[in-house]
Amino acid sequence: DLRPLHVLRGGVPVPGVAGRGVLDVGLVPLPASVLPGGGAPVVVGASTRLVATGAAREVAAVAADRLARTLGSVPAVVEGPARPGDLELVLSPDAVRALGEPAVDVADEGYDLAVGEGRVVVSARAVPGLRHGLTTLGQLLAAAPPEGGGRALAPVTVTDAPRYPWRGLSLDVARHPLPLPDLLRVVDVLTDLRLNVLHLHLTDDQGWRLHVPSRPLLTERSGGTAVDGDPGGFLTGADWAALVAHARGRGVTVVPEVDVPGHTNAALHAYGELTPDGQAPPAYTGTEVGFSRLWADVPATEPFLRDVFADVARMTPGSPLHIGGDEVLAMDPEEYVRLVQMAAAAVEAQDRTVVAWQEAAAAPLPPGTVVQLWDERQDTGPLVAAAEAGAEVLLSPASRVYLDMKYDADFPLGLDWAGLVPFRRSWEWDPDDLVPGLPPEHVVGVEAALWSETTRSLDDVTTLLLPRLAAVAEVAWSAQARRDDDGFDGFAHRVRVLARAWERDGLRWYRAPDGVWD
Ligand code: TNX
Repeated sequence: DLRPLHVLRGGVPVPGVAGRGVLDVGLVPLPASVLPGGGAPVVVGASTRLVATGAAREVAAVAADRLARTLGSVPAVVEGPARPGDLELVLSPDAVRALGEPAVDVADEGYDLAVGEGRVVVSARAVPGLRHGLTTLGQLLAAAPPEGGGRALAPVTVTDAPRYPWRGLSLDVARHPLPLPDLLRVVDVLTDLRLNVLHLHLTDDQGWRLHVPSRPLLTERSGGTAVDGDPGGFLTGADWAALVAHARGRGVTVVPEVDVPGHTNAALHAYGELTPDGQAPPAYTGTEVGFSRLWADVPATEPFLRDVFADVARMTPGSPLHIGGDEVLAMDPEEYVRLVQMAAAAVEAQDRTVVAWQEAAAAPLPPGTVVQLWDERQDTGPLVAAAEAGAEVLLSPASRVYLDMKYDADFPLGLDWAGLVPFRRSWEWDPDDLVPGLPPEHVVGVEAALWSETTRSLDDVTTLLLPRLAAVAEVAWSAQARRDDDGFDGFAHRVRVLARAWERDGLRWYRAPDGVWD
């Protein structure tokens, strides 16, 4: 049942040596090229070390911890020289040459992984690529047969780079919060799928989840509430710093979202001065949307936006900042545009990239703004116009990648307003076909989303994410031609191997009936 594996380069199919047998080791997302080599397997195990010099050492400590899951012990990090069976990390401008010249915005994330002749070498142009190469190596190791207390890696050459530079998960921690240790585990799940953005929806009607020094009442009065009167909670500045550092060490950018001008009951509840009559509304623990709002002519509004985004920028060095902008049902369009522009100006004042949900495309936006599509039923004309005027588009089509949608009608968790999203449906789409008239070069990436109206724990969250997040990661990373070639069946077989790692790591996941499982 072997099918030829094709490596597509400039439209010319280069035949690989073997098909399903190689892919069966469970590489997800599918790399750009996997070529089996000849010769003896390379045995790695307890005496294996990580060999790294210079900037490559930056990744070694985190990588050593993660590789311990498959090696059985934490490998030592040394400067070299390498011995047979060591894992060598090399920074080199020549990496990923085999792919031709990768696009500038993904070249740093590309890597080569060469196993053979007694050596295991990961090379990349930059640190992010080294990290991804090590993740792929970890997947190969997890699937490699045991030998002499270690594992026998079959000779192979992987050359890889992502399709899109932004591959994310948007996680709602406002409706129901997750404590810091759970968020760190979510980052690790992203790392294993070569995803690189964790977008956190930190504020909504039901709660405010990040302590903001200039407006302490946000968490003091609105940090403790959640949907249905469930326990709330919020992240302190120290929690946030720990999360951002953990993510950074794993190549994940944390993108904080402060959702305005709608979804703001928690803010109004904490600061009554944000309302026209100065009266704070009561806390809200239901799940309706669209009823709360800021006011452009209330004097406290503009300083609120300026100070909050300045604080969040300071706490999240370098990150794009998400201003929300979705589902404002109770406001005339003119005032909506003024408020979006106020929020965008507050982010620009911090010299950061603005990110906003697709409704914000109704407003003139700074060039380089990332506009996030979520609702395919809305008119996408303004989105296409925004892209033509210099915005980038992030794709989160609800009917494909809203992982809070139920897998099937009886699924106990999740919603179904965008339809059911079976495992297969989250994989079987091409970003190029989603928005009529949107030139593909304006698409910056793909982001899954998980809204937390029905999730109360990390187990709930991962049950909805896994296995579908693996599908979204593959849509965002792998070339469409490669995916078409392998098909959903090929993908499902590879994810089956990944599911063993979820078991190993104690992550709750769903045996989706359209998958292939042990
Ligand atoms: C729509 S998507 C929302 C959220 C809900 C979600 C539930 C978007 C930008 N807004 O407020 O939580 O649906 O699926």
